[in-house]
Amino acid sequence: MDLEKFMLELEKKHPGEVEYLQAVREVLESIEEVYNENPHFESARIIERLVEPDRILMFKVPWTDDNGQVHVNLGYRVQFNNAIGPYKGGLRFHPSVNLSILKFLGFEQIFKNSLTTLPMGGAKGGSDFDAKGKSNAEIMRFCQAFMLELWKIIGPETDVPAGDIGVGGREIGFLYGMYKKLARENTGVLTGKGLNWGGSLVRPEATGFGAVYFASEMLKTKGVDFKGKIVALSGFGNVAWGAVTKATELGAKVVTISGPDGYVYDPDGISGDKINYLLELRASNQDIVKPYTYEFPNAQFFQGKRPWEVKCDIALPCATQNELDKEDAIRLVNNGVICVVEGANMPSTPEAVQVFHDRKILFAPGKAAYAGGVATSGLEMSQNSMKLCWPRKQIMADIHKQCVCNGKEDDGYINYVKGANVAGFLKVANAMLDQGVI
Ligand code: NDP
Ligand code: 2IT
Repeated sequence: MDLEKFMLELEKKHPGEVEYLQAVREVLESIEEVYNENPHFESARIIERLVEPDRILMFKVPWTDDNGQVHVNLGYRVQFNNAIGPYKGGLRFHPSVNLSILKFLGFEQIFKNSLTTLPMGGAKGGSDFDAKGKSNAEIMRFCQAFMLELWKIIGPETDVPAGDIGVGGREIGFLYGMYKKLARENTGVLTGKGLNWGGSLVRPEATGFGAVYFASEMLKTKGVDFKGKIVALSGFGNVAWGAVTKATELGAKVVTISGPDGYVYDPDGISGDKINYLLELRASNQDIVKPYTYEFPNAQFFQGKRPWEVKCDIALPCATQNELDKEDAIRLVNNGVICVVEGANMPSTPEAVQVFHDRKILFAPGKAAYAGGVATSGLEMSQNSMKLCWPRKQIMADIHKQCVCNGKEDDGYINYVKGANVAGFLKVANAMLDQGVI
């Protein structure tokens, strides 16, 4: 594989799809060596087949607000790859959503799902719908209109969506209600459902908890743990909430959360009732974190800034893609960070990742560290088809092991990016080889 030539062709085919091209390049750089060692991959055109989604459904979503005004949003489902199991991946509702972002997320999902050791393919979907300031009834009508199109291509054995940014338990409920009505069946077609109607234990906290478990495994390789450590974290959503909860439980002090408006620094640590307050903040349907400082006046708000300027031992970016750049990475390293674990999809830019690698900082890519969310979804799928309930699991430690096996460098440094990409890729590529050209 000539990586530069390949990327040039791909850029020509998909001009302007910045996030998608970034995600593809990162994976290809990691797997180049193992790909070139195996001529079967090249002759079966595995890379060419892997980088293009199997199909994309795009549709309009017309809906009516509480004042009788009609709105039209765009809806998408990108079914990327189903070599190892049914398409699986979240739905994102956020005004920034476009095809490039959903293709990047769907592509990443292939490898993340492969790492979980469960039989799930990769997909992603969503809409540019902005839930900010919308009433519950408006969110319900939007979800119902969205499902009116989506239901045609999903099913418990074909494609199983879940939540992501802007899609939590409430939205999954509205989406599931409409699916059931249209399909006339009560099946596990979505994950992230309520506990009393087919959901799995710990799904809401699974992603954030999983990222912290993964970080613990990484710290263990250096003989340290979360106790007494200062943690800087971004976001204030589902993942951030889970990560704050677990890191605090393990004895760390989490001092920041963030939103698109800026970040909050709480020198006393975000613990106890303050963690519950994060849920209230989210439920308000407003995308601002500043109100935290009205509730807890010891905390300070930094308008338009990111939390990476705060001195910390561990950094957990849990908000969105490309929210931690090279300058942020240099600042973190100079301030003594020892471990950076992504709790979101691709929050660090490639230049930031390079800084962490050059300085031999413990760094885990999201696709390994937050795979706990989708892994719990996988358990929910099995639970739905077997009509069973699952307890907690040990999957994060297994994913960590796979990264170490495939990412250990000569000097002992563990390149988790390489480890995750190689391990995730090999399983999918071999399944594609076994199943012929389809
Ligand atoms: P939520 O919608 O619950 O929260 C997302 C958070 O990020 C919100 O606080 C959001 O604020 C904030 N945010 C969005 N854009 C920015 C920005 N530019 N700067 C700072 N903060 C921002 O989503 P999740 O917590 O579920 O998702 C967070 C990340 O985790 C995403 O990358 C997602 O793909 C990933 N993820 C989620 C999983 C899940 O199971 N939920 C599983 C695996 C990964 P606002 O909404 O106000 O813009
Ligand atoms: O990015 C992700 O892994 C998710 N948003 C969860 C996907 C899922 O199917 O549970």
